[in-house]
Amino acid sequence: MNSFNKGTGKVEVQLKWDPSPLGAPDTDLDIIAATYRAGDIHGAPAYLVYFDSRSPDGTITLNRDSRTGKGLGIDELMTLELERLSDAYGRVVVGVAIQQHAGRQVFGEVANPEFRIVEGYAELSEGDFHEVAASTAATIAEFTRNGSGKWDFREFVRGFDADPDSFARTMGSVTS
Ligand SMILES: [Ca+2]
Repeated sequence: MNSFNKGTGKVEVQLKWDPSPLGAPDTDLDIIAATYRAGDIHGAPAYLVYFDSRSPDGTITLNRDSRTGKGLGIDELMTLELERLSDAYGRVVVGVAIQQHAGRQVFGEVANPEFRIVEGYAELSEGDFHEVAASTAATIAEFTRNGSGKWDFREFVRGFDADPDSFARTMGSVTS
């Protein structure tokens, strides 16, 4: 699979996982997007989008949020309309964090976590978090605006050992 696509436009990030066994605390995964200013693409995020935070211009939307993984199909869904994103922004990083409600929980302890990133009918990437099994959060994708103003997509699977708040602040500081 090609992990580098030129001219990415409207992208959907899909996430699913299975609920915890009966009696065990709920498993809550969250998709988080961090947007960076064009002049400072590895600096502090300009803004974050997640379950209770929206993008100021509505170009990045969390369409579906799950706290348990219950239900069929996609549990959590985010849409990124990159072609509508202001020139003020030059980079968007998308990640997934596990809420640490009931003590430390890593991807290896989540039942069947899977992500898929699509643009229309084209799949940009998919994965099951096995490379980051010992992590509590991970980036999955990076979109960077190139010299011609188009967005380049790159698979960007990196594990973090952080709660969702600190992950959201630091997820874009990794550059390779
Ligand atoms: Ca969630």
